[in-house]
Amino acid sequence: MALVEVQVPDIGDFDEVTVIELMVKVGDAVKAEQSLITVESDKASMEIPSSTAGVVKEMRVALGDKVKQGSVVLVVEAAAAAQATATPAAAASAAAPAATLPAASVAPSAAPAASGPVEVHVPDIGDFKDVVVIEVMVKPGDPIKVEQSLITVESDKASMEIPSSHAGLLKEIKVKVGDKVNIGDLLAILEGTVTAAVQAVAISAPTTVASAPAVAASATASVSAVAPSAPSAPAHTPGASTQGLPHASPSVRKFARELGVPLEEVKGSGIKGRITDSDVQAFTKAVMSGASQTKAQAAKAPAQGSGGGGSELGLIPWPKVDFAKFGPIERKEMGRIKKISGANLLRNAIMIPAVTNFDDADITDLEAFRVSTNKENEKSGIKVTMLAFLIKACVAALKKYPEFNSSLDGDALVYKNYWHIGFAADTPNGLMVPVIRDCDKKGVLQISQEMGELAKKARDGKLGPAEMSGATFTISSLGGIGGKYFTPIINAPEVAILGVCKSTMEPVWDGKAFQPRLMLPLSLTWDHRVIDGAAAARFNALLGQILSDFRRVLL
Ligand code: CAO
Repeated sequence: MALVEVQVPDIGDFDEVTVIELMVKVGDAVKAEQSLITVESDKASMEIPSSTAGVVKEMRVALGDKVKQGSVVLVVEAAAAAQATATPAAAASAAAPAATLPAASVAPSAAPAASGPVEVHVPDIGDFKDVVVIEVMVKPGDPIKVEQSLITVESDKASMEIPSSHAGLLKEIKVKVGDKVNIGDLLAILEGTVTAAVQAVAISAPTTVASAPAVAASATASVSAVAPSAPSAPAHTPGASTQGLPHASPSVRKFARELGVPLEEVKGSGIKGRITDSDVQAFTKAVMSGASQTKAQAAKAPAQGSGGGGSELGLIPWPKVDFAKFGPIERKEMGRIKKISGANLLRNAIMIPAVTNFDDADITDLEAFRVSTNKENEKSGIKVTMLAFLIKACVAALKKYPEFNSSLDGDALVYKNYWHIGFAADTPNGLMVPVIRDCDKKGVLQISQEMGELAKKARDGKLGPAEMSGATFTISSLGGIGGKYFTPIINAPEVAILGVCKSTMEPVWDGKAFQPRLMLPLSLTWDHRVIDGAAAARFNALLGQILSDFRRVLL
């Protein structure tokens, strides 16, 4: 099998274009006409296809390289059928497909000023028919400069901006996004003192025929008053860039359109922020997994703090205040985790009829036991925390009162015969809830160890989704920080959550005298659709008994 060098075909008057995307790699099987790379000038991007089928043996270009007609893009080991019809030389110059939009180069020069309305038409865009308007870059009332891009059009292989041949005030724009346009179609009407440009345009119209010459000199945005005259001119200097239009090759834009991805919301990872296929895929995955939302979804979502309007709930609108009127301000976007947990917390706060019961547990003996255990285990490196004892105590209470370990499913309650306990962890990125699985089967030491590892992972932003799912009950401990009581929000679809604060020495009446006891404040929030107040009071009482005499955990 022969090796064929695939070259950049005739791309008109462009001296050099930049490689902005590699669409194949060594080892890929390519078909004839399959796009290999995308190149870009200052006004157009186009895909360079292969003229021959085969397997890619060697890439000869890299991202950012400048190429021109004749540059070798890659080497293909040609398939037998392709060899019969294409010699390497022919293959090299037959690359451009029929569907490639021509690239236009425009060199304006001053022309006499005209006044009154002037029609701006679609210029000669080669053999292309019915190209789609994908962006309108101007609006009525805009002052337009000569050469300023008015619209972007796209075929399935290339996109291109259509510039204005005249300066003036835009009176009317005659096309909208989605319209199909052809040479000569009316684009816009300018008025005021309109300065015309004598434009020479070189438009390359590569065809599938090998070595097709560039077709030169026809008019760009043609204006009835001015006839194109000058011959082929030097390459156009960059004017207004693609304002607002995301940088992406036509095939990526097509891919995004097929998936319904709003390209303007996708962050590009390619050179100069260019959006690639993988960026579109990653965006789609993030939206599908719920990790992020499109702007349209966010607009429809229920009110989120000051971000939402509240109108969905029939509430008066969220107050809009210009804070800067009252003093200096700084605005910072919230992080991803805060946004996600905020949306969840809001839903849970609104949808769950939640009640919180407060109680205190005497942990004097348990704390003494914890301290002595830690002394004994000093060498092991595992520090036993109060939270690990609380987890074991909660599992015992959950077993006694199984509705606290259930979830609502329509009109049914799902009782879970496993005890996976989530614990709230404060991280630099926001609140996270890692889950310790099968706490009924683990001892306090193992729970302490796993908790330490999961809390570290959470703080380092390394928790995987599996480590944050499947909890049947959650504990939120502010014991290391302070406070007395609080009202934690239930982590749906769980039906209860225990909040604990800092234990303090308090005088407790034993029937004869006040005794100094270490008291732990408990705040149990529960879903009133599933649990009632009496059950909650019993749950807290049992928890208190277990914590005051931990032997009860065995009962
Ligand atoms: N009473 C008194 N002291 C307590 C206590 C309690 N209830 N709980 C913990 N402490 C002590 C510990 O003994 C430790 O003291 P030493 O360093 O002297 O041993 C200190 O407070 C720090 O404990 P810790 O916070 O590191 O460990 P922990 O096991 O209690 O908690 C974790 C681990 C991950 C839950 C915690 O670090 C954390 O992130 N807590 C915040 C949770 C949160 O934000 N909840 C609110 C959710 S609603 O917004």
